[in-house]
Amino acid sequence: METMTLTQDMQEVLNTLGIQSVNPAYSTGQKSGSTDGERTTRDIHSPVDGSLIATVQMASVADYDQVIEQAQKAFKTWRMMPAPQRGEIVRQIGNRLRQYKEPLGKLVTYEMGKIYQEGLGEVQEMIDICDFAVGQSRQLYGFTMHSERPQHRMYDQYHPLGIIGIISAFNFPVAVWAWNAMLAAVCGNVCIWKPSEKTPLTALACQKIVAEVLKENDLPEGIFNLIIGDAEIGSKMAHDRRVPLVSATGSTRMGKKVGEAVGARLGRSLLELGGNNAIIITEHADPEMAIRATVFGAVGTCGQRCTSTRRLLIHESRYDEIKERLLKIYPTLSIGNPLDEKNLVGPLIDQDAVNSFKNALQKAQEEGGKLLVGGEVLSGEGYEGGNYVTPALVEAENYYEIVQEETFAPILYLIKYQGDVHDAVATHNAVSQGLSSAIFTTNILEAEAFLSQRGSDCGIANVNIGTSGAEIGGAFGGEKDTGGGRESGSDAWKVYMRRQTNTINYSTELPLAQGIKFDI
Ligand code: UN1
Repeated sequence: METMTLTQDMQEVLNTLGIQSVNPAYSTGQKSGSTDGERTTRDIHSPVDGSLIATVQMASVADYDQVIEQAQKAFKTWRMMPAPQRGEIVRQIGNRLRQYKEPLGKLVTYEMGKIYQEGLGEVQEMIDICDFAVGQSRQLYGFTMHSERPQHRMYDQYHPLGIIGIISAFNFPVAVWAWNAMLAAVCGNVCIWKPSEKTPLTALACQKIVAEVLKENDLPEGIFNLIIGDAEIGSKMAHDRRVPLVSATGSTRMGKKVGEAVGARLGRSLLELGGNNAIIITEHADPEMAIRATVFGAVGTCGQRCTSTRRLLIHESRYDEIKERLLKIYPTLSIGNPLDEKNLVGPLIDQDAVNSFKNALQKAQEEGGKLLVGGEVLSGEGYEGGNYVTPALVEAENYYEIVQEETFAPILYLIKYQGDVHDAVATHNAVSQGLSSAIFTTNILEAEAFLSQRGSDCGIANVNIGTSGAEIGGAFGGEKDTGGGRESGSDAWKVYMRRQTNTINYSTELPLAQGIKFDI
């Protein structure tokens, strides 16, 4: 595919998705005129070329309260609809996303900077979770129990919680919202989505798509709400008792604040926070597979996935070979405009990210690490206005302070280990985060040791697959500083519901449990 003429092509994309140059602060179907004066605006520049894509109004606190009220109202209608009918609405949303897959994928790429293939993949992830949620809408199962009392019946059932707050991050500007929103919706909840301030336009585009479907079905728009605002809005949501569950994706620092605020009011939080993901390459690994997975994991999305591969733990017997292979590949990676399909590495999100990249590399070297390749900031032809860097390989030790941190940039630390798989696992687990992990080995004993109860301590543990690129069908999330939440597949739906145990007496006696006698 040839390079696209950004201005024309992107203008068309924006038109197709209904994005104007100035966009409202929030969209619930009713725009508020009364609070306009209090709103600030924010310019959204593309990390690809620095162009101004659009200006959005940031919601005020008054806007927030209005959105809550609309959501509360919509909940009353939505919760009464049978779950499979709610699934039908989500099915239509999934179909509409299929229809808009390409323009939406392009906007994800242009606003966030991931390559177009990954932009499309992100939209596909939304479509996949819609399909999953449609099926789930007919499977909100509870257990039935046998009562200890005669002619009594017991079962548990699940009811919706109410308003679900969704705080999402810039790196997956739409997919992670969809994981939460689509499941929450089939469960009978309404949502309020606060996207990253860095990527509000893809959120607006999704909101418009969803609003279209709701309108066609004569349903209130307040079922899916969007609020574009700064950290103050996120904090309001975390403290707000009217929001029984807050799902937050982002840094551990942010997640701790949200978790504390929600915990203090005994609400529920679902946290998907930082990762410091490693691949272990054992002496029995297939090097070809290990290398391909490592490169995708480390440089894909320019190292800005929660699941990006940040540490490579290599058995000493394979170290030189793996290092050499990587050193051959890294200089050949095509870096540049992510809309041009020949490029595999796009830009970082903004200048702050470029600075953290540079600072991390400097720190790593100060601590004794050796920069093997990459680490430059690119400028000049093809890179004007964008935040392009060359992915870096650094020889390091796991205990370095900087290696212990998550730097949202394409830096891969090569760490040599000695001993057996248990030694590798010990180093692997010696970080505070616990999201994703992988081992490359053709030895079943090593693979099973890695997956065992004394193996990887992460929420995701893969064998002969990299750390990133999980399917939606599994529960997604991690332990320790990653926050403990699980989103997306498996039985993650349960977090969006409250469980009720029902016991029904169909006898004419009133026996008490535990055989207690209490005759009056
Ligand atoms: C994230 O980075 O927050 O597993 C989500 C993956 C993607 C989702 C990442 N499916 O890499």
